[in-house]
Amino acid sequence: MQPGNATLVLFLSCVVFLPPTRSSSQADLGLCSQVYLMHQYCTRQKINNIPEDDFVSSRSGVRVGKAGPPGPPGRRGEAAVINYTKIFAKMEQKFGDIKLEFDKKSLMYDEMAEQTKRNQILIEELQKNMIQTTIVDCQTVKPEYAKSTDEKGGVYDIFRNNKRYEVYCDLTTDDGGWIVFQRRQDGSENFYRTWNDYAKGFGNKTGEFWLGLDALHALTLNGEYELRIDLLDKEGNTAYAKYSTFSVGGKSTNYAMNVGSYSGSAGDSMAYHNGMPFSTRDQDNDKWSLHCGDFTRGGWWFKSCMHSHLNGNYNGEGDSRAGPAGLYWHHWKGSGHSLGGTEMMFRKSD
Ligand SMILES: [Ca+2]
Repeated sequence: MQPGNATLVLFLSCVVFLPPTRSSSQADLGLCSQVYLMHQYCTRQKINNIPEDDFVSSRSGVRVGKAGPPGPPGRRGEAAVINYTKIFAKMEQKFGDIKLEFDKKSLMYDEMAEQTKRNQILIEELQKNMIQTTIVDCQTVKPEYAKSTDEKGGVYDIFRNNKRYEVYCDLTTDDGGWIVFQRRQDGSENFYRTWNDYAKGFGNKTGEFWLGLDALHALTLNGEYELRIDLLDKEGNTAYAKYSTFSVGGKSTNYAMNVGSYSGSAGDSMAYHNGMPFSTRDQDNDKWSLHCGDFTRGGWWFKSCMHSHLNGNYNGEGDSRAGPAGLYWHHWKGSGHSLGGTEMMFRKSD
């Protein structure tokens, strides 16, 4: 059957078979119109040769039809079963993830706390170093920076021109503040040493020692310093000598020593050596035709040869041709007596 014929049949069907009471009503015509349009659509779909525009344009009078009857009731589903095991497993997994994250964070926190502690220690060390570098002598040392202490003072680091010097500070004698640069007390240290040893220093700061000519030069270079020498004889008697000024020249002067005016109880046995360079067993800078440092077994500011020599052999050994051997201070004990103890020290006087 041709599409046109089918349309005619359907149309006639609508007209013929509709109940007579409704055939003339507008509602019936509308229904027929819908049937017709449905037929048109189905036909178009079937033969697929009717342009879409024809169909659309012919829908201008379409009205929405009535709702159909309600469908059958839906089938009741099975009761739901909650899988707690699965839920717990998921929760456990979640808690595990949270714990792992927490552990990571805790580890990070511990590491940060450790780093903070290390930084704090570093800052304290830097602060301490900054304060320490402002300590230039035994008059400005602070007890908390002592490396060791005893009843008279202690060992400290002091700083000059960014260089550290370990010194013994006498904080008691004559108002304290003294940098001790020589001590003899028991003969435990060998003072019959070379030029280089006397330049660099040797011995133990809490026992017998020589601070060193390089340090003496550096520490008396700027400013005015006074010198104090304390003497102890073998019987336990003491005496001292003070000089208003004291300085030691550099290596180019062979560490020439200069002292000012004398005061004290031991007598002035240093004036004779004023301005003299230093001599040792292996370097003769004295005015004697022979070698004072070698004969007297110690380094000193010899002339020809000495009125004092506190670096001689503690037990009084030496060649008598150079003068009295041992620890010698001419204006107190004279010859024939090697002292039992000596200390040489200086401090800023201006
Ligand atoms: Ca000589």
